[in-house]
Amino acid sequence: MFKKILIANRGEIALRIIRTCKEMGIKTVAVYSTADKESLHVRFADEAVCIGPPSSTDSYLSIPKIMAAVEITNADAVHPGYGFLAENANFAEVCTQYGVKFIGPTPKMIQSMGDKITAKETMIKAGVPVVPGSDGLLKNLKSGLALAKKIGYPIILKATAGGGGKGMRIVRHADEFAEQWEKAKIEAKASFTNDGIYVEKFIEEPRHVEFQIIGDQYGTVVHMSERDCTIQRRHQKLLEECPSPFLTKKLRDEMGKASIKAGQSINYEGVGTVEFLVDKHKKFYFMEMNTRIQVEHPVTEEVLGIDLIKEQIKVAAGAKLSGTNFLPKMVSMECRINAEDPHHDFRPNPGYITAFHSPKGFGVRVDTHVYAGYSVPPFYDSMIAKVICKAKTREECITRMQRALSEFILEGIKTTLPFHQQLMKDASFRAGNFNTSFIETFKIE
Ligand code: MV4
Repeated sequence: MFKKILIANRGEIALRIIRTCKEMGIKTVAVYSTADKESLHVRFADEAVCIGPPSSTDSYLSIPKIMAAVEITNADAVHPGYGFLAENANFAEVCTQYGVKFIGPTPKMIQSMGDKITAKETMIKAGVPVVPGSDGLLKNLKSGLALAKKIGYPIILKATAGGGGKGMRIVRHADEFAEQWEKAKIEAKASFTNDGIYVEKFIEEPRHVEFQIIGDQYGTVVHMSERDCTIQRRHQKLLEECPSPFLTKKLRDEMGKASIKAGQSINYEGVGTVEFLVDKHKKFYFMEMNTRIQVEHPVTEEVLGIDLIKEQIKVAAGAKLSGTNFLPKMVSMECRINAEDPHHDFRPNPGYITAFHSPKGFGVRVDTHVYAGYSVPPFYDSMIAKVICKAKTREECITRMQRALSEFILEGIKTTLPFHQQLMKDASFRAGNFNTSFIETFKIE
């Protein structure tokens, strides 16, 4: 087992990783920017190293600075958390060259899933269902138009270097194709310095259902059931839950099997997430694979009673998996609390927290790094807390979430708490009747 893990991250996930390391008897190193010197991850780690100014580029995204911190603290492993360098194949490679274990998959696995066309081709070979579309990159406008006609409108243009909704364009009629094609190319080039575009049939009113998987270093891959992440706004998840209200036992079994095939096809090592679109006819399609621990991992932890970070560290250290899948025993839901004003287009609202009281009690968990007197810096992600509830039924879970949200005192800044309180009362949400467009028509009181 590792002796000392450096956590190349900040906020709630850095704290989350430190907690598990403590329970495993592993020493921890925090890294922090000058904007984060009052953060709890700095206080709770065994050692802390300042790695630069507030700007992420010069701190949490700086590979040389993080490697310098590894060197001076003699850490034998690096946990990247999510975001920042978590899916940077070059960082994983540099860690390996330094002789420290990158807690995650190999650089090759990260790269193969980072390029969306490569990922899709890999899934086709593995027999995982994908959305009908182009065979690799589109060569030019003319071949794109011809293919779109063949597939049938509406179609969607996606950037191969994209993901998470960046650089996507929906085209409903042939006469809009050329314009959207140009825009997609320009956007992709500016965002990813790669203007490779591919086309897919546009799936109307889908749900976003993802499967948690874990693979060991000996080729065993198992799934840990799903999370429904359909409630999103501009590709930012707002709420995640398990089980998905939309899945049947049969569908869970089929999607679980497909997720394992996806993982096995690249000999996947570590925790990962296989994202699917599920259409209104309950047909499912591979969308992308995330090669990291995700924000919403507590939902899976709560329904299974497993510490996913502990399992992740164990497989990284060479532990063997038993080979049996995990099925949900409970219902769990997570509300993301962001420092954003839901009444003004969810605009970021960082600043000083004057009062803070966290919900507690039976079936309630709150993962957060903030406290009364903490200042939310304006430089990073706006997520400041996750309220996670578990219960025996979905109805009971919603009731418990309402109770938990009502106990949450967070003053001084605007947050998404009012949004979640209203969501819990929404008839369509309560009925489990929604798709990815749900938020577009949701009016905040
Ligand atoms: C799609 C789609 C419909 N059809 N692909 C959005 C994020 C990226 N991972 C892929 N996304 C989508 N791809 C086809 N062929 C609709 C979306 C999409 C979406 C997916 C999941 C959750 C929310 C979404 C919101 C808008 C669009």
